[in-house]
Amino acid sequence: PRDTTQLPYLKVIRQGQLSKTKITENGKKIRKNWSSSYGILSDQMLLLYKDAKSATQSRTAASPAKPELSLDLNGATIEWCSNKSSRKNVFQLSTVFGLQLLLQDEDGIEARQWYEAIRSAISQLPCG
Ligand code: I3S
Repeated sequence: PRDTTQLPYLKVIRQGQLSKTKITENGKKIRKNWSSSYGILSDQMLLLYKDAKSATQSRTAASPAKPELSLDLNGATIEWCSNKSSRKNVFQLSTVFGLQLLLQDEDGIEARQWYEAIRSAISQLPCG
């Protein structure tokens, strides 16, 4: 598969595995369903794919593979949370569109790097 960092339409800041579950959608609480995913963080979006392979399978040179979830970071908030899951290294990402996700990695360093990269991307956007 081609290296997604070469895709011209996305400025990739970070990519790799992380676990996710939605907790709220359209402002409504939903049942947790943790799954592993492959995240691609750009300056404006966090794209979550099923795995690395599906992330790199572009349909055409000009259009990236469709993610399972794409989160608009403009106006989003991020915070560590220890009270919403029994898992360790969990943080919550909330978008202006009423989607709330928990994101997690077993490796504390990886989790902190994801957190910091997303926090920094948010802070550089107009509503951040
Ligand atoms: O916050 P909860 O309800 O303890 O979250 C757990 C449940 O969603 C559970 O599924 P069931 O709704 O089928 O019991 C999940 O399997 C667990 O992973 C959830 O808790 P953690 O602590 O793993 O986020």
